[in-house]
Amino acid sequence: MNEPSSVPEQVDAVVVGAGFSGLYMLYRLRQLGMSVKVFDSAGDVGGTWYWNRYPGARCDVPTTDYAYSFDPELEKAWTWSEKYATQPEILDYLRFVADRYGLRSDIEFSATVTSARWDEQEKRWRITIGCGTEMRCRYYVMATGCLSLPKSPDIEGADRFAGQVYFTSRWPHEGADLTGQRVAVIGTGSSGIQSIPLIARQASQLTVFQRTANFSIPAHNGPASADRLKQLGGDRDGYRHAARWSRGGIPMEPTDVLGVTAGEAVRRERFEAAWELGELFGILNVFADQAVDPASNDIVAEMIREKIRSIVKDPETAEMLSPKGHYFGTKRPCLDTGYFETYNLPHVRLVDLRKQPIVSITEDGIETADESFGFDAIVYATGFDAMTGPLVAADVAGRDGLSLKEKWAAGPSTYLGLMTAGYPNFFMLTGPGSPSVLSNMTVSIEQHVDWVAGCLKDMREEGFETIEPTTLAESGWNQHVQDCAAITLLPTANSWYMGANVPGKPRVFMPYIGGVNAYRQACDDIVGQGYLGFRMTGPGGDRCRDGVIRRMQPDVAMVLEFLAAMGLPPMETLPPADARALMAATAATRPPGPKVGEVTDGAIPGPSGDLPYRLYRPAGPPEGLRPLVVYFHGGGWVLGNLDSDDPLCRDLCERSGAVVVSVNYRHAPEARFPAAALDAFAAVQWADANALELGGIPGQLAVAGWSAGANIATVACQLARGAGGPHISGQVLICPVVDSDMTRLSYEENGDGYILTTALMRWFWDHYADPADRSEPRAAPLRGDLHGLPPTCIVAADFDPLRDEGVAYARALEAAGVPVRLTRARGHTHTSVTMVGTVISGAPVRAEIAEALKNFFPSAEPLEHARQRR
Ligand code: NA7
Repeated sequence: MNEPSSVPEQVDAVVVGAGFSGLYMLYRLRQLGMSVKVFDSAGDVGGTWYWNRYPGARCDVPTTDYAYSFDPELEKAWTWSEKYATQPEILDYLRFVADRYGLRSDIEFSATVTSARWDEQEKRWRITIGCGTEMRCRYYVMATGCLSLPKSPDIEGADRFAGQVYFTSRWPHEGADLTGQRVAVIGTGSSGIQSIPLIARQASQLTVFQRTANFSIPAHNGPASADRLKQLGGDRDGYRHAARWSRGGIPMEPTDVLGVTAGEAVRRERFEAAWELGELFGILNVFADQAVDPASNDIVAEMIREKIRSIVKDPETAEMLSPKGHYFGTKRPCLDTGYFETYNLPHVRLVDLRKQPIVSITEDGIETADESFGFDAIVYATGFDAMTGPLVAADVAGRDGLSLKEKWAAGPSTYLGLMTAGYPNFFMLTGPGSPSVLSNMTVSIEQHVDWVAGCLKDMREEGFETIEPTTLAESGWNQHVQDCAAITLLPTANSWYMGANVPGKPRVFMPYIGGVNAYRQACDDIVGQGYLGFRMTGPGGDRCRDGVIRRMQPDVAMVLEFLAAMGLPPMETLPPADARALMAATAATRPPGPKVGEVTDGAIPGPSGDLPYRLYRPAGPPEGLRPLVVYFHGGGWVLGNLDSDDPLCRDLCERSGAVVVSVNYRHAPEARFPAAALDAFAAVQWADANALELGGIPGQLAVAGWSAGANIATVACQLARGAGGPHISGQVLICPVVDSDMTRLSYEENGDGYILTTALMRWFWDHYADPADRSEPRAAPLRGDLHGLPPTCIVAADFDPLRDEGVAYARALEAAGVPVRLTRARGHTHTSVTMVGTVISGAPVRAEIAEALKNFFPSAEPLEHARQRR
């Protein structure tokens, strides 16, 4: 008997999938002279476009952009017939590409890779295909697509139905004739919305079962946009370059019009233009703030709902079709052709599953809580186990035998969506953690393939055999992906971006929302920094430059970029009067902060004249007494006033429920040290003595401050402790100045480029205090006696020169027995936490501050006592 060959075939690279990404990967690997084998379980090339053959299937990115751009000759050789091509045309295109570059000879169709194991000894992947054929390869590339694994029907009784069953994602190749049939469609995502109008043309009765009404706009399909064709014809390279460096992968100018501030006419005009354009990136770009601000989002959402009501004749059906309960764009919006109009047909009915859920699928139809329906055919348009589904289903085991499924049990973890630690030489094209489904896929695919090809080339040239991300780099990237998502509304929806459509799947926002351009820059920077965060090994040794590529909060980085573009003069080069004027001018343009119950201005008798104050009372019954917080603004003892920190005070007041009294103290250089500190102490004494008049609960008084304001706040605590009163319940110190030593590491790391610079800090000190006074505890409270100080909340920001002195103060307070809560403002600068309404990522930090404030005070019961006392 012949033994099967004991030596498995060996290639440089195995690629799984022969869709857009797999085909281009093969092309590029061949260019590197590598031996490659591509496997696909389909019968031909096409990937997702091979399987998704349902009636009406089209791309939802204009075909001028939904195509390869790597070869200008290819672009010349192919002309799309429509703005949004049909599935058969896209499939033809991919066949054309495969033939043009002779790709088929390295592709095995109807071949499923069933497992992959990393062999650490051999430094190779052992791949099993189908029922047992083995292969070895150095590099293993998943080109499996993001929406390729259909979600299994998670509906009771689904296997019982005796009629015809169709899945939009696995539509029969010979088509399905639904003429004269009673048809049910379950699901109203893109596949349902595209297919329903065409199914309605054949069916004698069509019943659509809708769980979530979806936002959809008309595609206005037709010939490709003349404007885009002109741009492409005029300067193809420029157009493609602009696409590669755009946010979404299509050249487009992001708007700076804010929905919340735009006038009605502008709002209407922008919306109608986007509606007419019929492009997803257009309707997602009506307002700059629609993805982050609920109020702005609702303006767009309501305008779409209005359109739906104007199209659908039956008001009840129109209402059911009007999306509610999720923000526009947080689930992927759809492009349709006559979708809403379909519900005006007499034989089409919509069933709202929120009102009458499906109880079971039966032998001859569907039973809901209220009704029994008989059907000849059921169409499942229920979507996919998106992004991670095809990757974890592929049974990949890494270095320690750990399967990807196990590693990702709590959600995907990747570096750049390209690789994952523990799986050497394992690449994912458009994996979770990359822009992928939030971008024009073809642009993202080309970028990923080019990056992988470039990486393999570099490795070969430098003598490395394996590459793998470090856990530090990977967790840093995961954090960045989540930080980017967290400042938007997207994680609030039960979307497939969040894994929410698959029962039991972890809820993690999977794609990278920072933009194609930002992402490309990060990838390029990583290479530029010697493959930062990757470990490469080879016969010649190892190389690893470990680190995290993006540590700053994305909105903080945007603010810094914006300020840099403004080209403002450094504050420390200005006389104080000019610096104050500059600060006031920039403050005038920011959002005003939240509304509070009442704001009143007054004056406190200070040690040498009146000190203006502004009181913020939370909304609620005016007679109610609240804890009192005396707040001191930032500005290096030189700058700032009641207006400068007004939004922050409003925010503190609203979040904490305390009465906030913001005090304007004397400023340097007109009034030098210790004037500001003495004013602060006087203000605290006054607030304590006048608590009831201010609406405060006597004895429930805290101090708070930011920067130099935090300096004098804590000095006031030290003075109060020394003077035997007043009693202070707690202190909140946001990025405080607590020492005059400017040699700490954070000065070295963050002394330049993050708004508060070493030079500016020196300028502040020089205006405020003589060198001889700077080590006095009233200037440098870290050097004082810290025993007996009130419970403290300190905020230390990563990119602040003052970070380490804040941390040192926290440690010193702890050592002196003071309860301390150290809040690390991750990815923030000295100023960003205070930028209410501009830097969204500061909100959780301010929520923590408010929490700390609340915890300083005893709750409800004493408040009632105090009211009685009054
Ligand atoms: P989607 O967008 O995931 O849509 C699936 C639809 O099916 C959606 O309306 C779901 O409601 C619905 N659904 C899923 N499971 C059920 C059950 N069990 N019962 C009732 N309804 C259900 O997939 P598509 O194929 O339409 O589109 C995927 C992407 O392909 C699309 O975004 C484009 O990028 C191309 P839900 O919203 O979860 O309540």
